[in-house]
Amino acid sequence: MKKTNILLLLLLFLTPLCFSQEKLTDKELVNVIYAMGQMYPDGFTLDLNTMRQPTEGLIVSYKATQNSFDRKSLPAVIKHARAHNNLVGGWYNPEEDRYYFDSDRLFPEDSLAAAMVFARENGQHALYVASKGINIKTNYEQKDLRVILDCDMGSSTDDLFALMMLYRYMDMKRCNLIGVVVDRMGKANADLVDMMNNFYGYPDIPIGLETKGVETPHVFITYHNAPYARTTEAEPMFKRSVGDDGTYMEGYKLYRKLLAEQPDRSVTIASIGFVTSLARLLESGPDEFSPLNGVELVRAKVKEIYAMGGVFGEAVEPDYNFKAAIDFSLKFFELLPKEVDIVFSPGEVGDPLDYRPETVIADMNWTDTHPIKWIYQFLNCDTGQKMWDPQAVIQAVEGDDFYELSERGWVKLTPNGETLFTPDPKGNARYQRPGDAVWCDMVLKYIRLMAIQH
Ligand SMILES: [Ca+2]
Repeated sequence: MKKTNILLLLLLFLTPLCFSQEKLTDKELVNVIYAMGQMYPDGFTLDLNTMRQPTEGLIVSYKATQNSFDRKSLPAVIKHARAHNNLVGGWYNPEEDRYYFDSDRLFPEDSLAAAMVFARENGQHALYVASKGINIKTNYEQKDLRVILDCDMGSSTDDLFALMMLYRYMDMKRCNLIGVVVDRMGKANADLVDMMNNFYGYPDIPIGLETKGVETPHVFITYHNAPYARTTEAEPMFKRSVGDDGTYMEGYKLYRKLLAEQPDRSVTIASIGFVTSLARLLESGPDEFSPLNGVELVRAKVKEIYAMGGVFGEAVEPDYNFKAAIDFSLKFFELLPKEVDIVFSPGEVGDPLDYRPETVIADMNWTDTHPIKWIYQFLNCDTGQKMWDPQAVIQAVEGDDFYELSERGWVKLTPNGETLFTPDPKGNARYQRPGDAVWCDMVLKYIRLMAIQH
């Protein structure tokens, strides 16, 4: 780094307010930006109006300036930035031993869908979240991803966040949530999904409800009353489609209806509760929706299942989700067609992702009528809840690259609810391995970013 650059930088950072861009010639600005590239090899963004780095916002580069690799290219980058959003960014790629400079655009952090559209139009691989210091992948393949969420809504709160993530992925056209099955009994638990569907702008997503599932599963947080919350004027706080007097289709029946309507091998199931409705689906016979029995229907239509649950590695111990509904779980493992891939998300993957109640409430400070915020404000959610369930959903949408996965094999369930893994390259099962601290931090920030969208 040249001495002049260091001096300029020192001046910039010691006296940013009295050192406005008018005092810099374009040549000086080139020196400053080039020096910042050296000072921040991992990346920087400079606002040419304030000569500061934005601390908030989603930063996306323009395609027009993407082939700017050196000092000589900077005048054109600066010119483009001045004509557009007065933002210049850069980073150093050590593998190619060259800098990438570009003119950038900044979106509010609650405008992820719009920033994604812009990033994709501009051929960008990622966008940068300034407040969180993370990059979000933007060059994902747009697939015809049809997802059914199977959840035990109304007990742990991570089901709410998994569902929230799916709506946000829908906003970004990354998946189509074709239905939600509530795999525990109690109409209020389906009403919760009805409330969520309406709040997030997808009031017509069909909901199925299990009626012959686990009799009295342990409830970690009793938030089933949220759909009936009222304002101080005694009006219902949350909109509903099905309503208090409505009814829901039986869970496995909704599965049969939805699967029969889809193309072959096109459906992804994210199972983040009990496998009660899935077991009943597999045991079902032909009906008004399909001449196929349950096993044949699943074999024909389901591509893969992402299941929250399983304990792998050296420890052999029962898994909560499978053990709590053991008769159903044993049936599910017995009948699941071997052609259907299944990826397990053991609890240890989500364990380090602690979305603290006070942070949840703070992230939702943009409204007073938010179903998740309401639950966190009026119930004690500080019960050791972690972001377990979103892991199955995130992999279903983001794909395998997002996780470190085990080799392939077969999983057998014991009557005690233990999941025994036998490696086999032809096996249908894999499981997620826990991420390192950097990965966990990134994923929690990603979930938080999704939570502030509105
Ligand atoms: Ca769950």
